[in-house]
Amino acid sequence: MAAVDLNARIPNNVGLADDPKIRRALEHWQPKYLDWWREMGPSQFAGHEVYLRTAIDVGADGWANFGYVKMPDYRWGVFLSTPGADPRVPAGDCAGSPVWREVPGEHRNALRRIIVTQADTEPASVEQQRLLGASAPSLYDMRNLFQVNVEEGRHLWAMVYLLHKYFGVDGRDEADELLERRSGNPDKPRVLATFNDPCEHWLSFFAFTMFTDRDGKFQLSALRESGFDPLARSCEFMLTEEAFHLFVGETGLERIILRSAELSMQDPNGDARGQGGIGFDTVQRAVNTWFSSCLDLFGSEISSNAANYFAAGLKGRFHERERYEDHVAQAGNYRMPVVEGDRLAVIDVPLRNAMNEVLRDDYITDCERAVKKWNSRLEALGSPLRISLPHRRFNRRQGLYAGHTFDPAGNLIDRDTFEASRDQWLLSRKDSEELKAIMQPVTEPGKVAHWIRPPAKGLGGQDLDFAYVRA
Ligand code: BYC
Ligand code: FE
Ligand code: FE
Repeated sequence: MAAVDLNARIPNNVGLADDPKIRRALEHWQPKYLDWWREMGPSQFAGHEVYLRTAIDVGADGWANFGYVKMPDYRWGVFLSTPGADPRVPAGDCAGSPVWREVPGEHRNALRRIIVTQADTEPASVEQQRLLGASAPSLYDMRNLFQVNVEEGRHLWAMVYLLHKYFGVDGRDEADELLERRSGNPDKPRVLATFNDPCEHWLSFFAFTMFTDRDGKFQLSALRESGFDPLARSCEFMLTEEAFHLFVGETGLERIILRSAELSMQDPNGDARGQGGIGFDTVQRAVNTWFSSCLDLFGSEISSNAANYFAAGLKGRFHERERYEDHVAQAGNYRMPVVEGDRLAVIDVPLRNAMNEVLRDDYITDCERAVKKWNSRLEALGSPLRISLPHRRFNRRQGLYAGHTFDPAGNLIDRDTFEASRDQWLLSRKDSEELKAIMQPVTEPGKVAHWIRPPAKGLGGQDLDFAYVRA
C-alpha cells in the first residue's frame, strides 16, 4: 500500500502521486465538489473555525487529528484501510478465492450500481442537514454536526475515487451526477427514499444519526465483505468514522429522552412541554418515523438483487468472516411472514434471496440494544416512561409490507384506521413547527439548551465549556 501523502492537493494513501491520470481526473472533480459544498453544505458557517478531527492516517491512533478548521478548507482525502492478513473473497460462489484488485467484467454493472447508491447517500445527508447549524443546542453539538457533515463529504470522496479509478468514463459521469442530484428535489432526487425526507430540526438530526447512519454501519459492513478489495478496504475505513456518527445519534437521543422524562416528572400535567421541553410522545414519534423509514433502506425482504450480490461475492453478511462457517449459503431457508388476503402466512424463502432481511435483523438487534439502554436509564431516573421500536412491518414504503397498513405492534389494520392514527404515530407538520419553535440556538461556550441534557463530557481532549466553533 502507498504511504500516506498529506501534502498532496488530495491527501491520500492510494498512490495518487504515481497515478497521474486518476489524480488529474480527481483534481478536475475537486472544484465541482467545492462548489457543491458551498451551495449545499452547512449554511452560514463557511467562515467559522470548527474544532474538527481530520483523518491523516489509517493507523490506530493516527487518523483522528483535532484542530480548528474552516469547513471549506477541510482536507478531504482518499484513504483505504491496510490490506487484511487473508485477502480472500469472503462470501458467495467464489468464497475463498483471492480478492479482486480490478473489477471483474461480469460484475461491473452491479458493482457500479452499489457504489453509486452508497455514494449518493453521503452528499444527500449533508444536504438534509444543511440548515441545522443555525439552531444547535450548544457549540458542542454544532461541532458534532459539522464533523458528521465533513466526514460524509469524505465518504463521497472515497466512493468517487473508486468510480474514477475503476469505471472509466461511466465512473466519471456518475461522479458528476452525484453532485447534481439534490435531496428532496422532485426532478433530480437522491436515490434512496430516506435521503429525500426532510431533516428539519435536531430531534430528527439525532434520530437520523441514530437510525440512518446505522443503516450506513450495516451496509458498509456488508460491503466490507466484498470480493472487490478496493471497495472492502474503503468501507472498512469509513466504518471507523461512522462510529462517531452513531455516537452522536445514540447519545443525542438519550439526552433528549432523559430530559423529556425529567421535565415530565416536574410538570403538574406530566407533560414536558409545560416545562419548555419536548413532549415524550414526540420523541417516540421521531423514533417511529426514522426507524421505519430506515428499515426500507435494506431493500425488499425477498430480493433477487440481494441473492445475486451475495452469489457474486459483491456483498457479504454482517461480520461474514467471524460469524459464519458456511459462506456459500446455497442451502437453507428463511421463514418469513407474508400478507395473504387479510392475514399473515409464513413462507420459506431460499436464504440467498433473504439476505436483505438477514442484514435487517442484525440492524434491528443493534437498535434494540440502544433502546434497552435508554429504558434502563429511564428506570434509574424513576420515570415510568419508556421508548419502544415499532414493529418492522409498520409504515413501510419498500418490500413485502409496503402495500399494506400495520399498527406499531405489527398487526394488519385497514388504511382508514392507519390514517386516523397517523399523527399519533408519526411526526407531523405540527410536531415540526413545535420543535422548531423550541429549538432556539445556544452559542455561548459551555451553555446547553433547556430541552436536552448536557453531554457527559467534552470532545477531542477539551472540556464542555470549550469554544468548539468560533466566528
Ligand atoms: N428507496 O431488491 P430490492 C449511508 C429500490 S446509508 C428507494 O428491494 P436491493 C449513510 C432498489 O434500488 C447506506 N428505492 O433492493 C447514512 C431497486 O430498484 P430497481 C447506503 C429503493 O437492490 C447516513 C428496487 O427498489 N448504502 O451510508 O436488494 C448518512 C427493488 O430492489 C429502496 C447502501 O445502500 C429505498 N429505500 O437493495 C450518510 C449500499 N430500497 O432495481 C450515509 C448499496 C430498494 O427496481 N445499496 N429500492 O431500479 C444496496 O446494497 C442496495 O441497493 C439496497 C437495495 C440495499 C439499498
Ligand atoms: Fe457516510
Ligand atoms: Fe455517517
